[in-house]
Amino acid sequence: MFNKNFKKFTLVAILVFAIALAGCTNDDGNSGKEATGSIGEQLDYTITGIDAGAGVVLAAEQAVEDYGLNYTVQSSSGAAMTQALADAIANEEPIIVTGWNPHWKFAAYELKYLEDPKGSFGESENINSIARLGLREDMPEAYQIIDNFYWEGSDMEDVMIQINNGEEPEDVARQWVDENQDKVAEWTDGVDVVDGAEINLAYVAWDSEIASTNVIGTVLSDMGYDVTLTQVENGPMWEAVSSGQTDAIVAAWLPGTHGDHYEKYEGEFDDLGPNLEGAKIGLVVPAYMEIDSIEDLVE
Ligand code: PBE
Repeated sequence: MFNKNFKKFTLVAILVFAIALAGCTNDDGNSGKEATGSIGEQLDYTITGIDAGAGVVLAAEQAVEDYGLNYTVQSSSGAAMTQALADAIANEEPIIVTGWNPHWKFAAYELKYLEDPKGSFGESENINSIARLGLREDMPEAYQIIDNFYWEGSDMEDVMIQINNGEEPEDVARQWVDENQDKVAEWTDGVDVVDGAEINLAYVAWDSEIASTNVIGTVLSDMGYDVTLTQVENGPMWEAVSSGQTDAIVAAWLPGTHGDHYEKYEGEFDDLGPNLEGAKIGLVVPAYMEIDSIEDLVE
């Protein structure tokens, strides 16, 4: 009897030990990236980018050059970048992404910008509204509303956070407009309602621009416009507003991020000035990473 129980105990003890051992082996074997070696080795010398046409990807390539880094900027999409960030954070693995704010990721995770002493990513940015030439005369009401459109980074982030929670951009914009009638009233102050005139806004599928374009689109729609939002890439967006294929954009990041496009088409569009101030782009990492500056990536 005693003997039998003792055997049972031994067996259980061995099993527990074996399981614990297997757990350890698994942890090490499955972690994907070894937490050893230089930060570059841990990251396979990769910066996780977004769409190749985005200004922040070009700026990251510039940073690689400016700092003499041995890294590749891998382009994908905004959605793929935020997924890679979520996966890395779930496993507490290192990752460097091309980031910007306003953005919901700073509310969702503890993140930090890497310091950029060489200024590859520029300084503080504004997001401007740009109209096609002739919009002022053709659609003075819409022109006035887009010209008046101005909000805070926190407003944009509120919209972005809800969209990221899985709600449809159109529904979130509707709700934001309903709940912020005081701000909307400033944008539409003294403007007459129109009768179904068609207007087109172009934008890129960046989370920030999905938010802003849906909000201004909802306001224009409430003012009687038949609004179409057209999703394009960055270069084509600038081309479209400069050639008159689209009526306006609210997604011009200046002076740095889209500075090359601005210069290329200057004189062929109407710059209505900022709809948001204090935006920023740069390299963003989880706060648990021990690096603080892009210079820490130099080997
Ligand atoms: N972004 C968001 C864009 C501008 C808006 C920073 C991703 C870009 O890099 O071009």
